[in-house]
Amino acid sequence: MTTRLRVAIIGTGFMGRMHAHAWRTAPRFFDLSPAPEAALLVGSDAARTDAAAAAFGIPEASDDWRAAIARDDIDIVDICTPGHTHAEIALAALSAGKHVLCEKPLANDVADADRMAAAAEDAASRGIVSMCGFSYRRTPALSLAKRLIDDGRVGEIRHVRAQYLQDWLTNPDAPFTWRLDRDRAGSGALGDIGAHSIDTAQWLAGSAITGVSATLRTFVASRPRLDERVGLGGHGAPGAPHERVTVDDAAAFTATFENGALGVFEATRMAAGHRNANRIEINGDRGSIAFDFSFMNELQFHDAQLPAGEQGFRRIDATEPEHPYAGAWWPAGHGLGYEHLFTHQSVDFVRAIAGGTAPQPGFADAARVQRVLAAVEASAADESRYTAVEGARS
Ligand code: SOE
Repeated sequence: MTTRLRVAIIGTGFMGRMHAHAWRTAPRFFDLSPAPEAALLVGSDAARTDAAAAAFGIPEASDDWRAAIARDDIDIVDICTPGHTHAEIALAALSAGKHVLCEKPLANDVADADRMAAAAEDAASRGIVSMCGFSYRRTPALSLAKRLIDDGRVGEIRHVRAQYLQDWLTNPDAPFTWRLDRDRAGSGALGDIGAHSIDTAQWLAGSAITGVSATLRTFVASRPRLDERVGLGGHGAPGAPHERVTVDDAAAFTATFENGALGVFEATRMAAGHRNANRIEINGDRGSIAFDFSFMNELQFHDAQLPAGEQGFRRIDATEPEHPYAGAWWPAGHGLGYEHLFTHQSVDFVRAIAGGTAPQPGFADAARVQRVLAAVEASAADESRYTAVEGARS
């Protein structure tokens, strides 16, 4: 029985760095056998990948993902690259008998997502584990919300209300990056952050979205080409050539669920003042839960079964040992951060490998999210879905 699970991380950007941190931290705070170790970092540029591997504390670097997947001393392939590369890498890794963790969204279209889900199902019959990185499921407060809902404390769900608000594109001079290129990203705010809302909503509600009515917006049609010298957080160089934005800046849609619930969703990178406000509220006939990642250690819970004079939302501090994952970290009240979700993700993935179980969300779950993304884009493209207000200028 192997004592280590050696991981090849493919991708050296934000998520590659975050996943490297998670693989290193997981065995230090959770009892994992076999324990994971980030053994190889793969990137498209050899020099930058060498530098990133040194910075991430990963002993080996390569610019050849196919060679990495072919190695006998690699057990897990962790895909942290833009969406247009996910299918080719995941299919090759599954075929090579590697366990696969793939960042969200699973793919850039339903056809690729379905191919990946079919390959994952086939690989599972050979004991190969796969999962999609919808990391917010691993927030203690949201895992507590799932427990409360599954225990019937919210009752029959009537409303799902989800907003994912960012503002890093508010400034029209914010530079063009791969996330604004449909060929690489697949979509904009919709797939990048709206996908999180869709997955969280379906997971918490225990019910799939059956239909949507949507509007997409691209507020800034072109942006200055990214000047490598200023980095993502900066602005394009003055007078830099512009690239056409080919994805949405914002998405708004209503949704119907299999269980009859009504959903209202919003995802935007233009919500000035909101850096990363991932919010969801669920109202049922026995109560409600409400979560805002800006206060990620808290869950708001309203118990409609209490005497009327005692009702109303109350704040649960989801840092007690009995809350999911929380007991592995600090004493109650000290709180966790964004990076802990990814450590929890690595823990659950490794425990699924050791236990021979299928971690959630699997590729089939992620393909269902991809179908909702496609339905939103189809609805938004169908002018007949839109009723103009008489007398108003459109
Ligand atoms: C977008 O900026 C982003 O990094 C998403 O890609 C992540 O999935 C989300 O967790 C934070 O914001």
